[in-house]
Amino acid sequence: MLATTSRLILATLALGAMACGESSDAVSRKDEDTHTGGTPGAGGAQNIGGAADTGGTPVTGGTPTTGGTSGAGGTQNTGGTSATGGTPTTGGTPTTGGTPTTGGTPATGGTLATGGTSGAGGTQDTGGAADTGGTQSSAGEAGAAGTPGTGGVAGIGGTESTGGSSGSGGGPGTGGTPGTGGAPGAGGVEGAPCPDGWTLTWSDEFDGPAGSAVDAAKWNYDYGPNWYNGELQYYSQGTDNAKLDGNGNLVIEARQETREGRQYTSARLKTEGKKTFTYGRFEGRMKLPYGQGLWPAFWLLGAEGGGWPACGEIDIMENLGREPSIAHGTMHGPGYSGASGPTASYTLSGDAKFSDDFHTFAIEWETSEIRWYVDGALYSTKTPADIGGNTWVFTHPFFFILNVAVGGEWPGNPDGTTVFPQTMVVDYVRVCQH
Ligand SMILES: [Ca+2]
Repeated sequence: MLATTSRLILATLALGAMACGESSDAVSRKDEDTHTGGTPGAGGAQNIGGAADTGGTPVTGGTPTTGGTSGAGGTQNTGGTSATGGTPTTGGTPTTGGTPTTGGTPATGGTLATGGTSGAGGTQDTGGAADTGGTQSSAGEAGAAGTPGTGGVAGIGGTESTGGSSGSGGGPGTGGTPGTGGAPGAGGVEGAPCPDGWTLTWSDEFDGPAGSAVDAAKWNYDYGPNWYNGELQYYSQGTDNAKLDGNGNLVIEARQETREGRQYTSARLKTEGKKTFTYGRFEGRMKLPYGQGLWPAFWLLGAEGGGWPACGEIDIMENLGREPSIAHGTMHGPGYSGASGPTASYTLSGDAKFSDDFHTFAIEWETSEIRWYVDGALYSTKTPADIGGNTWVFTHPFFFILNVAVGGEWPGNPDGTTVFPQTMVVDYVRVCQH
């Protein structure tokens, strides 16, 4: 709990400098810009292929030539029948039998019909009907399938044509190639900034040109070379160590550089003097710095109620850079500050690190309960039952603080493993209230 003690010291000292005292309400701004992922849009409907063009009309096979005098061509020409020989006359010379008529000339099968163009697969053209009586009619060839319609479903190949009576059937038409799928749906709409039952009453989305300072209507700076807890940084004002990145984020940068006798520089922003809050849901989305000696924090300090710890402190998130997977949530008040401050921690699974991606840190502060969340997961709930008869001081206005400390009793100082500069990248800070 040395760490906790250090935190206590931090809070105490900070309070001394900031005078956990009065506060002023400033702007309450509803900012519609959000960053919660939306519901995915529906995919586009599939385009329907064009209607199939009807294949060409099959050509009718040629009319069979007429057979000989005794036989009719055409449908199943019957060969000429032999004339029946005359009945022999008695004693007479037999008459000669009739000459068989010749069958009709084979008719030619239908010519190839062309499949429909640009439609779904054309229907099969029927091969020419067999000419009856012909020796063999050629079967019509299968109609070519239509070319695929744009975005359409695959054309259906034509059915096999029936050949003439003696002809071979046409081969099946080739199916159309599959149409191209519809275009992807547009992205979903953005999620609401507050859960059901809560209304956004204040936020900073940190939108603005790259390099610009935070909104002076919302933030003040704690600055100077002499800080507490054995910390090593000089906290600057303006854009030296805190500025917008032009992509909707505030970047607080801790650097290894000498300034006014300190070995590092960083920044500490607060809403004190601009805006305070009593009860509500407080959420920040951010990516943390990492490494030995780094100590980022997102917290609330009482603006009323006397000196620390009577004024109260709620640490929404504290992290030690050497423990990049662990976030701490703690509260402090009279009789339960420092090592006695009720606390809990949340550890990312799979060795994930808070420095590798954005995560949300939130509390929901009700009249007699405070709940801590990481990425929407509740991991700690504290009530007056957790402070053993001490006074629950979370009933008056508090203000926000965002800072990156370097060194100090709790985190220890940077060493040869620490990489500088280090950044705390904050996407937004939002307050939702009932
Ligand atoms: Ca943002």
